[in-house]
Amino acid sequence: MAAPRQGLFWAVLTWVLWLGSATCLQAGDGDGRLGEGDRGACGCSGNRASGGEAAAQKYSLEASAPLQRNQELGTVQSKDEGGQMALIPAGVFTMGTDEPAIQQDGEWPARRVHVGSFYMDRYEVSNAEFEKFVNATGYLTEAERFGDSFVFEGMLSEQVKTGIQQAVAAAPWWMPVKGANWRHPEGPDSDISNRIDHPVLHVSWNDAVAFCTWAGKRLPTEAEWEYSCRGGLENRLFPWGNKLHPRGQHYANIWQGEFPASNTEEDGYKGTAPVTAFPPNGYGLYNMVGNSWEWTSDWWAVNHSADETYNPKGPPTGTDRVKKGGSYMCHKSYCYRYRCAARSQNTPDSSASNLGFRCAADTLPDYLKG
Ligand SMILES: *[C@@H]1O[C@H](CO)[C@@H](O)[C@H](O)[C@H]1NC(C)=O
Ligand SMILES: *[C@@H]1O[C@H](CO)[C@@H](O)[C@H](O)[C@H]1NC(C)=O
Ligand SMILES: [Ca+2]
Ligand SMILES: [Ca+2]
Repeated sequence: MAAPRQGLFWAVLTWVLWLGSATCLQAGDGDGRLGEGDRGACGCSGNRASGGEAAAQKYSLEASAPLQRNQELGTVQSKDEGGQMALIPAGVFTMGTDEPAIQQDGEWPARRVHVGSFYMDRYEVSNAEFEKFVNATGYLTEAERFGDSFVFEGMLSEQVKTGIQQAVAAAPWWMPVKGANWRHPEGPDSDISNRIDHPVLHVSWNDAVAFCTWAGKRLPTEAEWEYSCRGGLENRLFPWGNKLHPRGQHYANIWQGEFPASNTEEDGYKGTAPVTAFPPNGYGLYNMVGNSWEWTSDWWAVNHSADETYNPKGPPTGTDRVKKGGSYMCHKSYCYRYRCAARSQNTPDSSASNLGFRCAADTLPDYLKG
């Protein structure tokens, strides 16, 4: 194991021990918390769960005005669904929120951010696309080179679980699994043959950059990601509006049930879903929130100026990279990271069974031109 990953390993363990001692396990975030953020403040009932739900309730009341609701759902249905990338028009939007659900993640303050036009992948990068890249280049991901990756316990067979070292078996839901990588998402006894159209997982930030570069693209900045997540809607919680289930429908692949013990799969998926599942947002983008977390190009910091900015690219240096959107493991009672304003972080060589990416581009690569 390289040093930064060892750091990651110890961060997980320390965090887990801290969590255990803080008696707020249910409020902890199972969704890829492998970084610093959660160890500072507990953020149990105050910030995390009830703060978020109060905000959601407030927003869903606002959103039930008929005009707004039609407008929100209308944008979801009216866009064309063709092409691999969507042109995102230049504009200005409100990034972040003054009502953060997870205070220590630096979701605040709300600030005006101008973004130039760019292209965004409509879908998370799928296993099939990543396989094309690997077939063409022979690329080995960091998880393959290091020999292990983090897997959510709920996805592991008993056989794999019993093979994991004692110290880490104490971790409630993240386990470093030998031989887990994008081809074997739950370890050597698993494969992607029935998930070729699902998001590629176990890809580090470095792997994501390698893929996007090969594809003539780049990672989106956090501002570009959040701007495109919002799909042209101003100050909404989710890509489709403020209600989690408009008209009783599921709009994203998240977690229903009690985390981590029971997943009722009401949205149809226990783990990942095809990258084309669920309705697109107003810009024709799919699964911006939920399904897999998505890397962005920004370094992680939690202090943001309230000043208006133009195409911000994040801090010049850092130790972790920003990821956005939450994953199939996110539930409102403990995570709530499937809002556009939400964010989290990992070291650039981290990988896990709920972390993927999509690419952006300044101009459409030639091979995508009709
Ligand atoms: C990658 O190469 C393998 C072996 O040649 C082939 O079976 C597979 O279809 C290729 N995958 C893609 C996505 O082209
Ligand atoms: C970030 O904000 C905190 C609290 O306001 C402050 O103590 C700290 O110095 C700030 N850090 C940076 C890098 O601006
Ligand atoms: Ca689900
Ligand atoms: Ca996603």
